[in-house]
Amino acid sequence: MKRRNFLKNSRAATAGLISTTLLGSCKEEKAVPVLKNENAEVVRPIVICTWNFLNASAKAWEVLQAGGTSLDAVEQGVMVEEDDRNNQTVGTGGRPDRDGNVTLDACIMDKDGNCGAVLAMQNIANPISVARKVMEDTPHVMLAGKGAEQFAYEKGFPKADLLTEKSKQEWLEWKKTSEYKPIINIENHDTIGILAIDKNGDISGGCTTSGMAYKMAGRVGDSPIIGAGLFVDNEIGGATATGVGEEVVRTVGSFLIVELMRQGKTPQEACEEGVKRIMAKNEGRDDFQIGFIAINKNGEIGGYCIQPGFSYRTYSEEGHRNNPSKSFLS
Ligand code: SD4
Repeated sequence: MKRRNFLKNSRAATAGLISTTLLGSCKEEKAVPVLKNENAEVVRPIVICTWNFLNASAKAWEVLQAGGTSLDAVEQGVMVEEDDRNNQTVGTGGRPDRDGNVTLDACIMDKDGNCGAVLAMQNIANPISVARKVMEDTPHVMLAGKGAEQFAYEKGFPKADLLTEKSKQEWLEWKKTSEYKPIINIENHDTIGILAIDKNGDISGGCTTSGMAYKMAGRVGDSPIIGAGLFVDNEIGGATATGVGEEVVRTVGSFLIVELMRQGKTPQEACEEGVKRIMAKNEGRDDFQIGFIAINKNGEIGGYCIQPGFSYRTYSEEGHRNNPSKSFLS
């Protein structure tokens, strides 16, 4: 569908949705200034991220409010979580693989379809920023392992010890049984995928994680894979994922959701279809979690997951809130 038709079809629905569904329960209601982009289309800057990350979404919103780009907003937003030592599935403090090494995955994608990613990178605290450097300063999209780490040093990133005492002690405890079974909404509950629209109406996204706790050395999930953990098409919208990455990769989940929006589905409908595809391939299984969030060009949002317990946070001119997600299973 051409962008103009897409906008026309979804505009009417969006106008109501932003003020009622999305932000209806915000505490602070205030008059919203109408921003327009160069094509005189109404633009409503907004941030949406997986899980209840108030600090990350607030930081991203602060960047947007100061007139920053959606790319700066998503990068600076997720850096807050990467730097939080208490967050055990992102950046510093992330849980290690089964050998005791913290290996980080991240990717970023901008309004022009440029993208960058780092996979299984050690000793660097902000993989999202290294991913951005891969995007901006190299002819490549992905750098992995030692190559990514070396590139980060060349770009001036300091060497960091990512394994906190808490994560180390938990890993030592885990080693006593070495039982590997991701726990729904507990073990893998902190991957942050984030999408933002800036005052020009441009969309960017980012995704960062330490991956599944106690994974095999070298294992990489969906989070740094463009199309799986994150996808943005500035003409249509963006999507990002959290949960068991293998299942998201198998359906190229985030790309699928953006393509479903291109075909006319709302972000909510597209996220629901994405989860249903995964469940159709896993008939009879109900022991894992996936959560998708999506946004379209008009700032209309959606989110859907397999298990109850997933939520996503939104931040916009009308305020901010944590949105409990609808789920496939009850
Ligand atoms: C992965 N998708 O590595 C990530 C894990 C995750 O919240 O989302 N954790 O498979």
